[in-house]
Amino acid sequence: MKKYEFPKNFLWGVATAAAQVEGAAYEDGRGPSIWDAFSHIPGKILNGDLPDVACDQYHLYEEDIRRMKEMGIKSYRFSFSWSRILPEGTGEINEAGLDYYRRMITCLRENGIVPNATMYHWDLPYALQVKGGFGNRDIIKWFLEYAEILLDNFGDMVDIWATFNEPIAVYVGHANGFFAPGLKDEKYARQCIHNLMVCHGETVKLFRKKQLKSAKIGIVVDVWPHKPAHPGRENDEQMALYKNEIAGYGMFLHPLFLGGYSEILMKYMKENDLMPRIEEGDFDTMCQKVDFYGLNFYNGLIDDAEKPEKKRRREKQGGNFQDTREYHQEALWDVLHMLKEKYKINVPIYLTENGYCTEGEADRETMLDDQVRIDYLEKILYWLNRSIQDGIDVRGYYVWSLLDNFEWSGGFYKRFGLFYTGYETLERIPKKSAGWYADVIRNNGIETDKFD
Ligand code: IFM
Repeated sequence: MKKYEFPKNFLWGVATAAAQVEGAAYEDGRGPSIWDAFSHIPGKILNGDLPDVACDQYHLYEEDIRRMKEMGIKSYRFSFSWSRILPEGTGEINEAGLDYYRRMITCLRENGIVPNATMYHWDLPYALQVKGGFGNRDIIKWFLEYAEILLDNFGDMVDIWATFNEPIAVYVGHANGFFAPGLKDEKYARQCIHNLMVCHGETVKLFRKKQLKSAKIGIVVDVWPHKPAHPGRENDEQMALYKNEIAGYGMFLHPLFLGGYSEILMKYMKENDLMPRIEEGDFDTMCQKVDFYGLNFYNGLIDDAEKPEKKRRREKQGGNFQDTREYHQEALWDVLHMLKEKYKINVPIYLTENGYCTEGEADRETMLDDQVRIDYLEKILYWLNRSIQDGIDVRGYYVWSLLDNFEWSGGFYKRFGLFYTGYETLERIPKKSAGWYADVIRNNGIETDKFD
């Protein structure tokens, strides 16, 4: 069998986010986030699921860390809940919140697991949304206050810091209402994204001032590359261009790595009266040099503009995942090369999220026997390995997710975990993929005859 080996010290990890796993939404002084508010609005979350308890990792983190250790996981990617630390978003600090993260990070370190922390993974304190949230330029001041608390308390305990995870979610939450806070105002959404990108840049500057010994800082942007179903057919080409450059990764990667918004995005915003308020120096701030780039990759998408809109919408129903049930893992290779060639990214890359979703109506035994997930992940690792052989500097890979969790608008119905979560009992049961991933880590790669 052919062996696809990864570089020495490759960081094999798993990822989660606070709002999706912690639960304890109303305990120990935590304030509500926009997702707490949004999920309580009837009809917003599939089956009316609520994140109040989720996987209860707030109480069960030691167990989860023990499981990671048993699997040989080298790094855990998690996020901080802003409103657990600052219940009102600014001002008074909730010491119990800080204490939780201190215990959790210490436990990771004691078990030899590298902490990889995201400052913001979609859960803005509700108190700040009331003041306009990301659309209010004061968000820069609010975010820096929060970031400074994180860096002063955990700066040296966390090796890898990301300012934001998938900023597109902030756009979605303001432009089309599928996500919290549930607004439908594209102009406001564009302003939110602009302000968010300035928050990112200012936080990188703050991070540099702190002169932390070995910690690194970057940002995580998901890339869902779109290709026309019929190359050369005008409306497919336009659709793919729109989804890549105007409502997709181009919104972020251009200002982060090339400076400013792309010409096509500027033209679109001007023509449609969607220009955000841009202040002098904003573009320089946004493209601060980062130490790494975090890529979240799940699939490549093929755009067929002639497919009825209704069908396209149905395929998308129920959350943040799959437009389609076709998998294009080879698109990962394209994306990694695009990052280098088009966006000139020359810092180390981590594949900070990748995973496979099964649907909740299957019985438990079927869910535990998740060969489909293994097949999907294996193919991803093959394309990742090929990209690394081509010289792309990828330092680590994180499976989304350690365990089934609250999949935003898709509720608990969508399951991404290597571990099955029983939401009634809070038990975690390893799926077949958990054993498979432990082997991958042990062998530092995969062995298979399926490819080439
Ligand atoms: O669950 C999400 C995560 O919060 C962000 N990236 C995609 C995952 C799967 O949809």
